[in-house]
Amino acid sequence: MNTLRVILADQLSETLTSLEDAVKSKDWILLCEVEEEATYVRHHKKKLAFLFSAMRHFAKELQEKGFQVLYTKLDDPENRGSLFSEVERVLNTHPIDQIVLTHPGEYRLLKEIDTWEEKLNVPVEVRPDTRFLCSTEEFGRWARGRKQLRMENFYREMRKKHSILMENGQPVGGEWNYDSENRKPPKEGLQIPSPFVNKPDEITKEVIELISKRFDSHFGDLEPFYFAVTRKQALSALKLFVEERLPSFGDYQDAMVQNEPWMYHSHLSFYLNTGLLLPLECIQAAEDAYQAGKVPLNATEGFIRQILGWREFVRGIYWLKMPSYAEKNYLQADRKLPEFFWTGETKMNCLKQCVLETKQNAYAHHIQRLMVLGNFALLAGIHPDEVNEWYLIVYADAFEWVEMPNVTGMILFADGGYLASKPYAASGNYIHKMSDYCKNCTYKVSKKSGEEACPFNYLYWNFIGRNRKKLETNHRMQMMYRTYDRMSEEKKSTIERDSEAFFNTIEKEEPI
Ligand code: FAD
Ligand code: DLZ
Ligand code: SF4
Repeated sequence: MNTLRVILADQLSETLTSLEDAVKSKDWILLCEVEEEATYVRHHKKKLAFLFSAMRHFAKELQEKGFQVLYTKLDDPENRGSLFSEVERVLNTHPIDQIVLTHPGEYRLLKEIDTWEEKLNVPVEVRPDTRFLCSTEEFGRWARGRKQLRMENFYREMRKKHSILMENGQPVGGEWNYDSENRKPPKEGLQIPSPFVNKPDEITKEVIELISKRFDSHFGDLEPFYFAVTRKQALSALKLFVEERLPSFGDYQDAMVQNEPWMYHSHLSFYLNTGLLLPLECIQAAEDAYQAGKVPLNATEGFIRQILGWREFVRGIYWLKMPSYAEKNYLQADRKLPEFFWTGETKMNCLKQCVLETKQNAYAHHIQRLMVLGNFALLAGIHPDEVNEWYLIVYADAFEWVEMPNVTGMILFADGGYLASKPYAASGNYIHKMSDYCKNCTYKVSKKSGEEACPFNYLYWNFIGRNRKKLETNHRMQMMYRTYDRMSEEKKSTIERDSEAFFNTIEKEEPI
């Protein structure tokens, strides 16, 4: 029995179920760079370079270990341009009896793979992706019968199940969650360590040249390129994070500083999502540092919650709710994404900073994605399809299983509150408190109305007003509606006037 084992760009791990019974002398492993996957959305150039370089390095490692590897480069003249057609090509030239894959991270691709067996006339086996700590079946069992799913409850179950930060059946330190200690605004003069940098080798340089030739019109800066592209390098990035950034991760988790794109975050999502790192080893590295007295509990718990809690939770929701999740638009948002999401050309300094950093790095940290870019998309009522596509394109860690629940559920409340208990809507005050962006802005965060006013201020109340029917029964929104109802009619009409002028301007693609 000769098996073709197909490995996707985000499956670069020897622990994959699709490799577990691979026979070096008989089986073939296929990785392919294909136009269809690179362009079904027009991915950021740095994301493409990262994926292709990491794929090439992984293929080389497998080859060096004695596996028979077939690798299709994007510019290979034989390349037929899609995963299916590349698999078909291998079947025409190799004696293959069956195909084995690990479950892909996108519904679209799963449905496509489901058609292969019939089209190719060869058995196709899709195995579970055991890199995750909660299987889709286990999540389904947990979710069954619950009207609303809360990450915190799920997270506690996962802590117990995997014995993470537990002591005699109780959470270490007595609390499950130390978030109340994790909301410090940035203080002046923070000494933020430099991020992990990996210099491109010959393989990466070749990929960079290819991407610049083939995908020059895609969004984003290709260079400088500094991501890890092998497991060994990703492990160095993890070690550096634990030593240098993790101790302050908790304190400044929500803080934003102009020209400091990396803050105290881990920048490990690229490696976790492509298989170069495994979630449990990142969690264990953090717990070990805590046990060794090198990292405080609020930072350790906060970091672990992101991986053991949020990451697994959003994946569970994605597979539980697809394909209907992709259609959700509870607030009936219908605006187009403004052009400045691509150019950064806006006087709103917070948005400008976050877009430009995204363009440079194919990265923005969580609070930039959530409370600046996401908050704007929510308040401005941008259509979920437009927002989902943007987030899937621009971040090097973006695959639909993780991108979509964060966009549709977390930022846009488009699922009506299935993932988040209330919309993460905020006025300029929040951004002012958690960043230093406002001091360099043309708009004044202290002004609530008029041309100089911070647009987040009136857009926030416009959002509250226009979504009343959908949101006022949410008990976590009731204080907002009471405040809104206490406003004078004059104040409310000023909010409407300013918001309308703002929306007219962005609709006409005029500078704002
Ligand atoms: P850290 O802050 O250091 O967190 C550690 C790890 O926890 C991350 O590497 C990530 O694996 C995990 N994590 C943290 N928050 C989340 C979350 N909300 N959902 C899932 N995992 C989480 N993350 C992605 O990996 N891919 C995406 O496409 C993506 N899109 C997002 C879109 C929006 C609108 C929002 C609000 C968040 C999105 N996130 C996404 C989650 C989060 O912002 C990123 O995981 C994080 O910014 C990656 O940077 P980091 O590795 O420095 O994370
Ligand atoms: C995102 C992406 C890109 C850009 N290119 C490829 C590719 O050339 N070959 C491949 O196998 N996968 C690619 N991917 C990842 C897939 O589009 C898809 O997002 C994931 O495999 C889902 O698990
Ligand atoms: Fe952003 Fe408003 Fe602050 Fe300007 S004033 S940076 S638009 S929050």
